[in-house]
Amino acid sequence: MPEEEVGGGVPSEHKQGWGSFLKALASFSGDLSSLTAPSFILSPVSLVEFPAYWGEHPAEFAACSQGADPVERMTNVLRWFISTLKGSYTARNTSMGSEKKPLNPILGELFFGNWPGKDDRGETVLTTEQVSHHPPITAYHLENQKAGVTLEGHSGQKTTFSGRAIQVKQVGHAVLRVKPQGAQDAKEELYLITLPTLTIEGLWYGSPYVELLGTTHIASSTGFLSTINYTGRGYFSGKSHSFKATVSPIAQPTQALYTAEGDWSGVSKFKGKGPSGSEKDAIFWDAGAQREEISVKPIEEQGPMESRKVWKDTAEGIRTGNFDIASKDKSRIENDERQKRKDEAAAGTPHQLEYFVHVEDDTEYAELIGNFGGKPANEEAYRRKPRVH
Ligand code: HC3
Repeated sequence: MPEEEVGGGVPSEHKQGWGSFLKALASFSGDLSSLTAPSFILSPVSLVEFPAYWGEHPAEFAACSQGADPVERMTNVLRWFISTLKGSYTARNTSMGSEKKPLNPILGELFFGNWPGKDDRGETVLTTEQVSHHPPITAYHLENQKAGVTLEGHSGQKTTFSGRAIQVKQVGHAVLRVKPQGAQDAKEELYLITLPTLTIEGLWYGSPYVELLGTTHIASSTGFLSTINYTGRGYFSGKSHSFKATVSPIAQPTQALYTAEGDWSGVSKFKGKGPSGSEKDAIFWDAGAQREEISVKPIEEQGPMESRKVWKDTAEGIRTGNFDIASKDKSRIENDERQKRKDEAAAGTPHQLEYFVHVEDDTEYAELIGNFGGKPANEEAYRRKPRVH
């Protein structure tokens, strides 16, 4: 990278700060949340809100339980999964700015929201909780009761810096539970979803953006496997945000029933013949479809541990460019947290999770990943506690 282009995308008053940040990055390893970033690259949104991206196409989420047979349902699950990628990995990178560093959630931070029921589809409800601070882990539960679809998972990140880009390996997985609609006595189906590796590119220029790499899977208890390969600009396909997904029987992973490919942030198509009933080269997913933003209670009505309440002043400081206020408020929150943990340790009363329970040995995960010879990343999980009304 020619020296004059370093920080070319950074406003001139921040160029020096950006240069120092890149130097700090060069010798950095570990958890990105512990790295101090220049104020202009701070996001006013906490990472505990990110699971909302799973729900931004509620009709596709609800459709996971529709379908005449397991292959059709796997196709719907794969389509919903692909539909979540544009929001998750490009939503913050707009003409208004690039990827920014989200707020690092405090232990027990909560985020609730919903997508109201519409037409026939039923309400979709999200619950997330920060279940660990060191390392940061967020647990989430997304449910459309009427459609009989629930997603449960946890998410953490391990980061390394390559000298040009940051690699973010996602720690955790998600399990989708589906009650097939239509058949009275249909058995619950499970779909294990593994998560892609990210690279954060564009650092030297000063406008970071995400690209996806590697391979992820969706493995179903009904015996089917989606294998999704991601490539980006400068990789094999040369086009950014590319993917190729095959669906095959788990027992014969090389015998693809069909392939879908294209741009996960744009249009993707079946390659040739799709699943039965679909036309040749038919559109698989068009990411131009409107994403629906989650509805969240006004801050005044939120509880003290709800994310937007916790970070209200910090977020306002960042949004209005008043970084002194933002950083004072952020330090106050972090100091209070340190004190809380000390007090809990002294009293012998460790923090209790409110909405989730920790599962040491997730046998469902072990079984689903074992079915296709996947490499278990970690067999821990978090489950939503039963609701007490
Ligand atoms: C890497 C990331 C934080 C993690 C975000 C995750 C993996 C969180 C779980 C969601 O389901 C999916 C997801 C989407 C985007 C991921 C973020 C993109 C950028 C952000 C870094 C911490 C930002 C670093 C910015 C920098 C280099 C200026 O500090």
